[in-house]
Amino acid sequence: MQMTWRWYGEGNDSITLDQIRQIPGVEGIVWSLHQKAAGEVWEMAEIQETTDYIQSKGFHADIVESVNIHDDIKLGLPSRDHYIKIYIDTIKKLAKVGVKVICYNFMPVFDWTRTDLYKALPDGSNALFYEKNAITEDPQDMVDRILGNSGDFTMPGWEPERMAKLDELFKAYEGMTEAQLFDNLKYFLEKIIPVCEAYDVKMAIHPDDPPWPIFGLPRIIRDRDHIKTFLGLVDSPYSGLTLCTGSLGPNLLNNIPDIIREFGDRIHFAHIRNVKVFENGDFIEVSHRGKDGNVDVYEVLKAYHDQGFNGYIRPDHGRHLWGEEKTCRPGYGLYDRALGVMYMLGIIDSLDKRKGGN
Ligand code: DNO
Repeated sequence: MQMTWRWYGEGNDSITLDQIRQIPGVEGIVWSLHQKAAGEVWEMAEIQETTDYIQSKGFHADIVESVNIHDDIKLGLPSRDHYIKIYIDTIKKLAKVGVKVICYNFMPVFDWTRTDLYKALPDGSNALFYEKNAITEDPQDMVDRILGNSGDFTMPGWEPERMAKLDELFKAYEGMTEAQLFDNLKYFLEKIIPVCEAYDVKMAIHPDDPPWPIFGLPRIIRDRDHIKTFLGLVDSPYSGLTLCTGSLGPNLLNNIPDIIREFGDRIHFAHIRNVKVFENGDFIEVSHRGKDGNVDVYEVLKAYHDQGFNGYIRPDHGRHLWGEEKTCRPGYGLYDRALGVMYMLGIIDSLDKRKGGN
């Protein structure tokens, strides 16, 4: 397993690459051109400049999270072919600098959704929280809460320009079924996966977060059966998964270690995040330690380890500790993610030793 760290780029993150190097065991930087809107052309010079910089600091730049998918592709509009062409062009450019995995999602309108960005935990830290009853009929409420509380940080998936067209977007998705969304995803994959195979770049879809439909929008990557359907759309190792424990975790019926054992050869990127699920279905993000929430992180890592998983892994969201909530991107607490790295490496090291490795 190759430990990585998500970094939002020079001037767009509250930590530098030199500082990230102080966290033991981090080999690669998960990056993106965060200024790019979905469907925009990624210029070779910008890609090269970013990866050169990451590599100059001793990290690999093998993973991009994300190259976002334009809504016209998800909607299956005639204009999708134009955006797919741009996407293919980006895949080819990323291959030139040695990118191996592209993480993306196929969630309509929103990426992850929460009702509170800074919910207090009993230990005095705070974290992202999802309260079922706080989801109103009006999605604008949610947008206002997120964008109104994220300070100066950009929030991938919540781009103000896109959110300004919320009504239009909702109208466009009106009546869309899961089957139609799957069809649109299949159309997209059928066009891009042959290119990925030729250029050796693996696609890794991120599950829907939370793992259920919201505001009447279909969400199709949320449990074992949906994942199985997804993997059958284009049956190639190049069409794989970003297996996110924190996205699947709020549905307690999701047995994540089993999902890893069943689909391990199609998992290219592991996101490790822990959530505590309350009896009424609300959930809050907690430390990576298994005992603190409902994701048994030890069993998750063991499932990867048992099958010799050699893919990329990263601590996902972290709580905001020691008053850092005003200085870090919501959900991306620096201290807690660093603690998460060490917790995971502790487990991985001990699994290695038991197996007789080093
Ligand atoms: C949340 C992230 C997601 C992820 C996208 C991938 O913090 O894990 O926003 O990057 O869904 O496209």
